[in-house]
Amino acid sequence: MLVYIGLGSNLENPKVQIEKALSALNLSNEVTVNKVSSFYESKPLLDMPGPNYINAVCSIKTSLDAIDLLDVCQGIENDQKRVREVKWGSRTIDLDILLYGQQVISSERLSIPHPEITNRAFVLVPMYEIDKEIKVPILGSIKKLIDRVNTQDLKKL
Ligand code: A4P
Ligand code: MG
Repeated sequence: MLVYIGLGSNLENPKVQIEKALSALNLSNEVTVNKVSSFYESKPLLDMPGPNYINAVCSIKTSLDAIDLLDVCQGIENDQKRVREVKWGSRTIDLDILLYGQQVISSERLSIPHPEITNRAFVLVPMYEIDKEIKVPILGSIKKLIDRVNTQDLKKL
């Protein structure tokens, strides 16, 4: 299965946090990291207080089902000492499963495609960078989605 994962961090050396999470993903059983985007910097959403975020997207190949992959991602978040305090608050690392093949999943623990994909330049731009032909189930082509977001405040590093 080809899966896209979004990574984000705004605490404790965000670039290193993202690199650590990428190697942890690659070391996980049944996961191989395929492509990794550039790193992008942006301000926190909704003008929340806190340092700027670094975001990236990777594609992986995996034989895990979506819920087992979520466990792997949350294990990596926990290993990197992520503390969940406020929703949308600062974090050392956040791993979001953006797309799981062409599957649509809506359960208590998982919503795929990730519901915020369409609003977030820091997700769409790196996805487009690694694969210009992505089709997001229900929502359409990555190209069409990118044309609708403001990408001005996103800085490619
Ligand atoms: N969950 C449901 N669907 C998924 C999915 N597709 N992938 C559930 C991963 N998890 C999924 O997530 C809460 C629950 O979502 C999980 O237990 C899982 O079962 P969380 O990461 O613990 O909680 P959260 O941080 O409060 O929510 P979330 O949705 O991860 O936060 P966001 O929406 O990612 O927002 N600004 C910039 N510039 N860049 C950022 O990366 N990120 C956030 C966090 C805010 N502002 C940002 C950025
Ligand atoms: Mg998350």
